[in-house]
Amino acid sequence: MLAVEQYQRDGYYVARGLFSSEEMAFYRAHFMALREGQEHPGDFAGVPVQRIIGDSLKTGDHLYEDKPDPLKQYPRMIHMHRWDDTSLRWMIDQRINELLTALLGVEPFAVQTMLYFKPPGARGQALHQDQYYLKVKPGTCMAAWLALDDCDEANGCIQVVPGSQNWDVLCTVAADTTQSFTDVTVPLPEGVEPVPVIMQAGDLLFFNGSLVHGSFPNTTTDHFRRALIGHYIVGDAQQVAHFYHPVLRMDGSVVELEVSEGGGSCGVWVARDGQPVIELAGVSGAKAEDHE
Ligand SMILES: O=C(O)CCC(=O)C(=O)O
Repeated sequence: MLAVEQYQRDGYYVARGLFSSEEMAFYRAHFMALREGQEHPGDFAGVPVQRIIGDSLKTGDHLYEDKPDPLKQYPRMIHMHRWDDTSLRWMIDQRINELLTALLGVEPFAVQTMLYFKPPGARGQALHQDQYYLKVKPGTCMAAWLALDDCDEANGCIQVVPGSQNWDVLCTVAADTTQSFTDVTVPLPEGVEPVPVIMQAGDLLFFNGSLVHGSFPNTTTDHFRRALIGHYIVGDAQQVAHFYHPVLRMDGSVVELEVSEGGGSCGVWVARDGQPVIELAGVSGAKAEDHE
């Protein structure tokens, strides 16, 4: 089956072995060196853990009873392409551009890079939709998620909800911060379950801004689950949230787009003829800095 057909049917597509093992070794060493002992703008180690103990809600690092939160040592990096040339060149790599253009039907603009280290013991990320944060208008965004390590449920691979690529953006509810380093999630109707996406280092996963996705905690004691992520928007979009400016063409030049202001609309699940459907209900107050 063609990549485009798979992507349209499932809402995601994995380009297997798109990057070589030599490239993966290079990126792992490069980003570990950037992380070691340095701070960068936008580093994010996650929201504090909250746990119900007895009859009250407790918050704080002391809830990691026996060890510090591993994300404190390996916070997620963001927007590295603004200060790291390797990240910029990866974001606009020709292989990624060709696949994005085929899947979207138009050459994209590039707006964001992120590096998740997810060391052993780190929390995962609750289910969410990227368009909740990017607020692309018209159209949507697209993630390109490169596995720098082999990943499965044990070390915290991505999980996705096939079919959700066609859903409206859902209003969020509180997430379980003992499992997720972000604090909001989206509700799923009964019977709808996410599926894990098992990947090998060098595989690149694509999914659009509506696809519900998240990741498992890393329950191993000795395996990192590093991922290099690019976020893109359709090349005929006119607006994207402020956090993603400057917007770049795939040759690295800046393109002027408008800022999509304020909250986007979001929906809730209601039953219609016995089937769950999304009804637009509210306005999301999401800022990209909240997650993403
Ligand atoms: O890599 C992860 O653990 C989660 C990434 C993610 O959900 C995202 O980039 O939106």
